[in-house]
Amino acid sequence: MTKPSDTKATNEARQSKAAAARARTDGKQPAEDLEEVQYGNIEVHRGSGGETHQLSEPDREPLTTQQGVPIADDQNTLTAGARGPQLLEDFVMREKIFHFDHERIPERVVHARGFGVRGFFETYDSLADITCADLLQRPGEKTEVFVRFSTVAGNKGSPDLARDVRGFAVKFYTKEGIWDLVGNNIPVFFIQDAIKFPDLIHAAKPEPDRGFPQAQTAHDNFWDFISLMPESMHMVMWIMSDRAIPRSFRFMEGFGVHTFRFVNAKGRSTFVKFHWKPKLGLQSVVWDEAVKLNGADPDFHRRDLWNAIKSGASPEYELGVQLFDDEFADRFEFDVLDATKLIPEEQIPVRPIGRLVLDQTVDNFFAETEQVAFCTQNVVRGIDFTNDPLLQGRNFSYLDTQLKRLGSPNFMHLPVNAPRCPFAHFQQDGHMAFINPKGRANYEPNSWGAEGGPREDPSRGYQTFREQVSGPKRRIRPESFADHYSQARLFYRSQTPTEQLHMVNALVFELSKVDKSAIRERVVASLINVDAQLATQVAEGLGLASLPEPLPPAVEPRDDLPESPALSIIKNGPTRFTGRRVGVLVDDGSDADTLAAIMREANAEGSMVALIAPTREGIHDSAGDLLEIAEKLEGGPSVLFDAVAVVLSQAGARRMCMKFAAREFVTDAHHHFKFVGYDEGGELLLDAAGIGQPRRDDGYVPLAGGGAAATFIAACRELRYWPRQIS
Ligand code: HDE
Repeated sequence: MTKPSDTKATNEARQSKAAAARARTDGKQPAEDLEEVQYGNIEVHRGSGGETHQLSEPDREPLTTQQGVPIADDQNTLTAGARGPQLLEDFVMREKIFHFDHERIPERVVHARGFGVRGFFETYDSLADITCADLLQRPGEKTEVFVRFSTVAGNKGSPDLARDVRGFAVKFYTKEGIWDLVGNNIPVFFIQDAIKFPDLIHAAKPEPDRGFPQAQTAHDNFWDFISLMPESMHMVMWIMSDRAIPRSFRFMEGFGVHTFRFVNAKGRSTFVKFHWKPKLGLQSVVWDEAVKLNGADPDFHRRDLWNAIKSGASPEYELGVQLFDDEFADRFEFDVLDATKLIPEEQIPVRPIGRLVLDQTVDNFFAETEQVAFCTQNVVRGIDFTNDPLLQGRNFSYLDTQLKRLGSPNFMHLPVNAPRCPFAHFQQDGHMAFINPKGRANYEPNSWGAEGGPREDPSRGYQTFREQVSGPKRRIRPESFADHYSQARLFYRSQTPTEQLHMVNALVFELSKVDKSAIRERVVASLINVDAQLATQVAEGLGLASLPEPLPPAVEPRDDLPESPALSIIKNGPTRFTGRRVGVLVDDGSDADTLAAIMREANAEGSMVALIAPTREGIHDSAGDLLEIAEKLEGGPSVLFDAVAVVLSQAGARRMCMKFAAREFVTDAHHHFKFVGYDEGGELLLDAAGIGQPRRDDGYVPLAGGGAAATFIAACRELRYWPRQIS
């Protein structure tokens, strides 16, 4: 304990403090101004009127001011007398408060909530025939990367499981400069022209008069805008799908969205679309789970990535490319410059060209995750833009936004933004310039010879693809961008019935939060163009008296596009339980053999087991061993886990049956279609929670007899027991 326990000593201490305080207000300095008492390894520093505890570590470097002056007292401001006024001369206090006052920089206007990690990209094969991008020339070449995952609409403190697009931004520090591939986890976008971006984001963000709702699109302004912008309908299908509530960053895809160009050494261009494929497969949570996760652990996604990397389970993704030429672009049903369209993988397969391994957490969140500055304009030789009007607008916005956020054109001097290859130029000065050229020449051409600084190099320098362009200047949307519904329909029809149901539910939920019935109706009128059955189900869910007339589409939606299985999560789910977590509800007396078997099988599968119990200090299993607990029951609801098991002694089960949190643990797991393993004690809890034998479907695996744990873990390889949802 850190406080003197007997009253006499305490009183004496008080009296001596009072005497000291009196002495100081009298202007006399007491002999022992700072008393130090040792309690174990905790030093108690007692000054006038207060005490602080410090862990005693004598060899630690001294705390200093920013000027390097060692600080003697970081607890008390300099005052004239113990109870007298503070002194302006206290540079220690003033410097500390001054710096604190300026700690914040503006959060990103979109993608404010993010999580950054480091890693590397490894090239599979040389792509020299297609691109001269240096990082793609040599098989096995490793390039350092920084990746920032994010949500879009919410502010920095918003919860991770908001229904939203996820950013997937990758900074490649190549030997020929920085390449930023600033993508999302959805391959299309809401709008076709950058000029609509501020409107889109204003409509999605909190409404300006009231400042809410935060991090959600379930409000009038968003759906009002959407109902008037038919081009957004394809992306709306994606955000109403489970893609917008991923299980974690480790289980989601990434996309460059726009069509880019690869350019080879001979100046030949190939169109390219970029894809990131998670090696663990695709997985999302269900909506009710997302809502509860936001309360149970608002940092669920960042914690998941942090824990995975810290435990050595580095997430991996493959970078894939869809390559095509002008001839394909001309015959493709849609315009490849239109960011509201994708090219089905069944039409142009995704060719893997390398792997991304995320194996390091950052040292400092602010320095790296907050200050990292992605710019779509950051391309390297061999990678070029197309005339996608969204991409061209982004090329202005990202650089511009960095100046606002980081406050100086020298933001690339920050370590996270600095190239890893040599760089040399004549750009100079500005706020916080700390990488400064030496020598006399700060212009070119110059005649200073070897001291004259860097020179252009046409052979190694960036060459823009020599595209022919012509045409009158106009403000016009091309005719080829006019089909807004065909791919929305393609997406919806490529989903499994389970996923379609989730989309209907999501639309009903979102629209039920819209107050104005005209907006709700207009969205349904637009949905009819996507799929009449979808629109009918949404209308029914909302209680619309009748189906409205469809909104007149600019182009009649196509009915002949073949389904694309690549668009479904369930069809592309994991084949193993690897990288996922099973939560096991236990109490004193839980069967040691059953628990050991679950742990053995889970470990063999590369998955994790977390024990949840009524106390945090640990429980004793049937063999008397003390087991380490990951979560206390009330803080460890089943939404935190991909599958659950209940292993309880009879006495333990009786205790658990009395607890609401324990009953909710299993009922939530049931309603989230999770696989549930249970032993005899577990069965008692299931019964008490209302999940008796008739309700226990094939997603329930009894943990009795040899091989039962293996059967349970094997069952968990499926994402969820989906038949429970339909039944
Ligand atoms: Fe962004 N976007 N965006 N965006 N975006 C930003 O840049 C913008 C778009 C994306 O982790 C901002 O540095 C415009 C598409 C990601 O730091 C800003 C348009 C895609 C990130 C900006 C788009 C994205 C951003 C805010 C329409 C997917 C987070 C802070 C023309 C391909 C990067 C910043 C990070 C961030 C503008 C559309 C992805 C304001 C004008 C399409 C992943 O510059």
